[in-house]
Amino acid sequence: MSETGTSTVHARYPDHLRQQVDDYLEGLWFSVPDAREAEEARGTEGLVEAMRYSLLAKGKRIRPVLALSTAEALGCDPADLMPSAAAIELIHTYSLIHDDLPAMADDDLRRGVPTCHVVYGEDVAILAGDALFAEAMRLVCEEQGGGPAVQVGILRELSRATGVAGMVGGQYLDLKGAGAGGPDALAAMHALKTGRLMAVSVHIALVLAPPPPEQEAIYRAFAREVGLLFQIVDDILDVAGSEAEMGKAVGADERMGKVTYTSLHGMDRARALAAESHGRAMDLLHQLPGPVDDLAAIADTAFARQS
Ligand code: GRG
Repeated sequence: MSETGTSTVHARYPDHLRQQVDDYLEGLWFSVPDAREAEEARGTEGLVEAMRYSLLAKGKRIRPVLALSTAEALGCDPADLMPSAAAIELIHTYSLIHDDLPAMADDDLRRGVPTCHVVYGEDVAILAGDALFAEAMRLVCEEQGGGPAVQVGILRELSRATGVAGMVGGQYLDLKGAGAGGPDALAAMHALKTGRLMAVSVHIALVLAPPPPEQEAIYRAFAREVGLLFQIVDDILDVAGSEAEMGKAVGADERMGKVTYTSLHGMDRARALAAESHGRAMDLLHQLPGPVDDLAAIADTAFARQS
């Protein structure tokens, strides 16, 4: 256990779930060079290689692990949600590939390796992101169990979370400098850009195994809080983190003149806000009956992470 700010960090990240996610991702047809399925798309080997390159680079897999941990807390076998949890990681990877492009953040390093467009070119990187999004939809339609109501429910959640009222809309607001409108505008932008994809990781488990309404409200509040916490810490790490641990360039926000939690509030206040958010996330979990240790570990990791 360790003390960080005013909040206490207890739990260990559920590495067994992360391993299951990695194993599942490595088994996807485009993760396996020369897979038979690729014959349908003869001549696209370069595109498939770019998809594989970015997806299998070492990410924390925090979104799929959050989805599986929520399923576990709701009494499901986490494996029952794996295709949709993996779909979120594919969508996340697409967003990173596109965010790194010269037209957006223009980053050369991601997950400790050169970015997709640096290795494969901007044209291929755009298509690799697009194809990962399409593969994510296919995974839910073809591999997710629970029947059509669950599949459509999850697709609905994913499309809402990633569209204009979600990640893409948030990215647009960020590019247009909406964060400069003050603390509320900054929080609203992040709630869309980063928060919605974190939160939907919880929401898809609620589709698979709906709890009673009063518990569902707590899960939803927890999902929002973890998204906020993750973003505040991301802003802190962009100033105080190390490139070696983060696997990407640090200081990018300042270079691009972005308004962040640290530029708006100062480092000490940003750390205090993160500690408050972590405390609220833990309070919410304490109100839930399920086995929430892995969810607590994710909140702890989102708070205390160095990468
Ligand atoms: C291009 C449509 C589009 C959206 C981009 C995700 C995103 C929206 C931008 C990335 C910019 C950024 C650094 C946001 C902060 C939060 C974030 C998504 C960090 C990276 O996620 P991690 O830390 O990365 O989970 P790994 O590599 O571990 O998966």
